[in-house]
Amino acid sequence: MAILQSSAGVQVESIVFPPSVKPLGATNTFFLGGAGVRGIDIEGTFVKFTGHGVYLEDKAISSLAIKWKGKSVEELMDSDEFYRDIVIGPFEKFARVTMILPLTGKQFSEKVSENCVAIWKSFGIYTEADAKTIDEFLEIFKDQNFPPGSSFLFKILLDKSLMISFSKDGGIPEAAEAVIENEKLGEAILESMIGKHGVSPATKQSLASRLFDLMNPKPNN
Ligand code: HCC
Repeated sequence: MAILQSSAGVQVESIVFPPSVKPLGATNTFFLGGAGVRGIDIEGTFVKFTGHGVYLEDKAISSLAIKWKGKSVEELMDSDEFYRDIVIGPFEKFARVTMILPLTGKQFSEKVSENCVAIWKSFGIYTEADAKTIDEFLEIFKDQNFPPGSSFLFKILLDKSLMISFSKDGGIPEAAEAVIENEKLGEAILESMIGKHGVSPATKQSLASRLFDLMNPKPNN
């Protein structure tokens, strides 16, 4: 689809999110749905820790368009349901989290786990099996260090399993670090980034504006 190929990438601080990527194990490229910074307010200063990019399979556009074509960027941005549809839609998703500041695997994975558990509890679906999955998740990141420019890559497959890989730069590594079969973790991680209480409002805004353009192409574009 020409419109997807012609769309630009996004730069977040010094991190470049290219307009498309081919995740590990994928036969087709995924397009950049949106990207933005994730910061934390520390004593009144917004400290930028990571850049998040969310990539989607091309068929996400026609799937999301059924409900969301014709809605304004503001309507999309204000709709929890729109982001929920991105998280649970019947297409594969790929998220890249790139360090702006150095983080340890422990710091990162504990923060993400905390958010995922809170999401499951808010949905009333947190189980003992999920607690085991979280232990498995924490184990994968343990003893790892992530300097600026390095990335965590999360691919959420159609069967909802989660493929995790690490990259020293922004590129796609040769092999996955781990595959987690729990069908809830991938969606929870994505939900924690761009869902109702998502940690990256900038990524949500970028998704709304880019997906708007893709769902409502201008005639001469
Ligand atoms: C998520 C996904 C990504 C992040 C998150 C939750 C993230 C974390 C950054 O928080 C971070 C910053 C400072 C810390 C620990 C983690 O990008 O001390 O669901």
